[in-house]
Amino acid sequence: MAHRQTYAQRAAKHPNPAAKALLETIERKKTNLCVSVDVTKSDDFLKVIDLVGPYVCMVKTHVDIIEDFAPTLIERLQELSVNHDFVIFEDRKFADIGNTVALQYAAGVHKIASWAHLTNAHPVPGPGIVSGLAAVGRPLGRGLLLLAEMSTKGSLATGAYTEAAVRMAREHRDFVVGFIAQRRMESVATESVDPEEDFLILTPGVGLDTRGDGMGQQYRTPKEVITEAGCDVIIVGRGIYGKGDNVDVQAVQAQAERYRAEGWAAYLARIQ
Ligand code: 6AU
Repeated sequence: MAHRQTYAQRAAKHPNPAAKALLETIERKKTNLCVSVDVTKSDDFLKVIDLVGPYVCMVKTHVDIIEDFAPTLIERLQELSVNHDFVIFEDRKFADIGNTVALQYAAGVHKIASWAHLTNAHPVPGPGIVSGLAAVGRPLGRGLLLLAEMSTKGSLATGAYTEAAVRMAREHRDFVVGFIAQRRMESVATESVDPEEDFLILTPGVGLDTRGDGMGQQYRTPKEVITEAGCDVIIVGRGIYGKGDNVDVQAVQAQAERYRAEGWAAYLARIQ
């Protein structure tokens, strides 16, 4: 199974350029930490990314929450991505018919496909959502993550829905590179498993100091997520920068290094 191998072994074999780049970055920087930069002002956004850059394999954005968005922000983000060596994941959670998501992905104010190496989608509309996004993203070497499970209390993405998400991904392995999920997916929908398949599991709902946020979010530790559940990347937001305003430089760097170290130790424990 993929998660018994090292990130480097998986990178060497992965057919999708975005997934390969992510696995290589994880190995090179010895970090499986993705920071989710959920702040609303461009200055705070760039400041947090510059501070956490050395500690992350990937930065996750919600570009639609930036209130003073301008196209130059994307240029700055791309510069930081090159200088600090991280992959960019726009957490857009597409959820519409194929034609609409293709337009939302390529066009509009944000032109996500032109800069985000990875994005994600809810499988709820059926396989047409993957075809629509693939028509735009595949020629650009992008990758897609399907939301097979969610971290929140009362999530409806369970059971047969999660199984259907895995089947949908298996039908589109050139573009769907993994899942947002809380555990490995190999044993979900076990018919026709190709031993060569390597879906990345990116896992939000990670925190070391609290178990929830009072709005449905549920947190587990890096050890629970990486060692015990076999996931590949921890996604951490508020655990690292709090509310994201009045950014405390040393506190943000210290938290980023703390989560990086915990995530990496949990991975080393898993592959032993
Ligand atoms: O660490 P937090 O709780 O501050 O932030 C978690 C981030 C947020 C959510 O939009 C996102 O992870 N998220 C997702 C993603 C990544 O798709 C899915 C999910 O099930 N739960 C979740 O929190 O930006």
